[in-house]
Amino acid sequence: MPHPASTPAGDAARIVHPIHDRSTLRGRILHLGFGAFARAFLSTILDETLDAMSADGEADWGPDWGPDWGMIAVRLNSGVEELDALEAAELHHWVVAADDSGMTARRVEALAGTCHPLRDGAEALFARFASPELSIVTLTITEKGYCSRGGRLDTEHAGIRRDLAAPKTPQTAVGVLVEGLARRRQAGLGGLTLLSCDNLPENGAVCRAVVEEFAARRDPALAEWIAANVTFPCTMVDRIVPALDEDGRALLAELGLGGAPGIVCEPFRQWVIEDDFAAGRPPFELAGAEFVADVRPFEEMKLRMLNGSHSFLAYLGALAGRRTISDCMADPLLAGAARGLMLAEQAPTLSMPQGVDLAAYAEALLARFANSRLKHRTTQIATDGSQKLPQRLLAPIRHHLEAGTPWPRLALGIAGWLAYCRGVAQDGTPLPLNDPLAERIRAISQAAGDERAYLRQMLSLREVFAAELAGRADFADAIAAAYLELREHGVEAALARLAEIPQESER
Ligand code: CS2
Repeated sequence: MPHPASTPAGDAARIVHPIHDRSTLRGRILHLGFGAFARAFLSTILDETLDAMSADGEADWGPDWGPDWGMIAVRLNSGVEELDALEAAELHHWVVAADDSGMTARRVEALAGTCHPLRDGAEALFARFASPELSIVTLTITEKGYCSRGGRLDTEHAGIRRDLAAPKTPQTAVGVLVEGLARRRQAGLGGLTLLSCDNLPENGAVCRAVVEEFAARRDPALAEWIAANVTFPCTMVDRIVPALDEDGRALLAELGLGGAPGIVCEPFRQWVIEDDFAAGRPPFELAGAEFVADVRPFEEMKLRMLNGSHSFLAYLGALAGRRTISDCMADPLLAGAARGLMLAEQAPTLSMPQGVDLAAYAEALLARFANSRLKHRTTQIATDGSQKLPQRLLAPIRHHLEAGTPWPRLALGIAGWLAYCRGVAQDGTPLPLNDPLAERIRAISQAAGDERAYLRQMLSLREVFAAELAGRADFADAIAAAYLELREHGVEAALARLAEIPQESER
């Protein structure tokens, strides 16, 4: 049934209902990792695309390409209850885009089903791959979901070893993708697009590398079929979507939306995609997506300027007792350091296409970080640091080492992670360490006799610090100095010292 497009609900929030006909949706997109980000970003953009297609009665989408692009929401490990809640709500959810100037709540109706191998059986999931309806598999499985090392399949990874030994009952996302593609090939169907939407540099290329390498170890003919039939476009995705916690739930309840699945996020979003789809795609550009030939500069810009500053604020902010990113931005020292990091140490490492104004981008990011309606926990962003540091902070450090330019804020960011991994904030509050390397990091921290021994051991974590980088004296000395200063004098003193450096003289 069509809904009114927009119903004002007092001053609290503008409420938007979709206009497309959800009864025609088919399972054309399979999304692995349907969590907070997929709700607020991919399914919302899809919903708006479907609306734009439906609103254009004149357009000819071709016989097979109507506004019927439904998404199947998949989780592989946890999340059964969340998918059950979506089913109970007849596959709709609310997305509240909130900032200090207002709120819009959109009812999203882009889902055509849900699937969880632990609830429905693995065969139900593989049947989706072997369906002629399927065109695209989208992924938000986080950095660690790719089981990669240096951009290639990590064949030492316990989950990968397990799945290679029993490839028909896989547990990793990589194993599931390869078995799904094997089923599709067996069914005599055509290719697919695998669209990585995770915060990794060249995410499509990493996805291709791990899938093809896993397939080659299983069956070279399957790897050849994948190489010939499956595409892996790179994408840059951007929307700040904190995990739903009691703050988000309270806001949803305040808006009268507490009874249905929902998520709170910022209004901003950006999606830059390489246009290389093997089996068609929805016209996402109708909902603002940008299609470009080369996504790399945009990925690097976002990973270093946004995510790099996020990690910097997360570690230093959490150590200094700041709960959220907007709390960090209310602290002039932290906010000033984030601005300095972006302008003096991240922007100079980027080569952007003409017309991209990095100073304006930095100011817009700082305003987004200051959004006080988002309660984005520093400890949430602090998770999986071992997976995030290389592309966010270490890649730009390499650039400065080559160029001979200073990088004091990047050094403090790494020092912040090293101090965070000690497990306590400055006021003695315990800090949660959620990381694939958590066990090893805790063991290093407990066994280390003194700070220098701890540093030595941490810099020998090869998953984070490549041998050739950790072995450079200029790198190791700068990190040691920043870490020792942080441990001895605290976050405020370290930031105050940075604030003294005139930014212009660094260029
Ligand atoms: C954050 C990202 O948790 C994190 O590591 O930096 O999730 C960030 O909010 C998004 O990439 C924004 O697009």
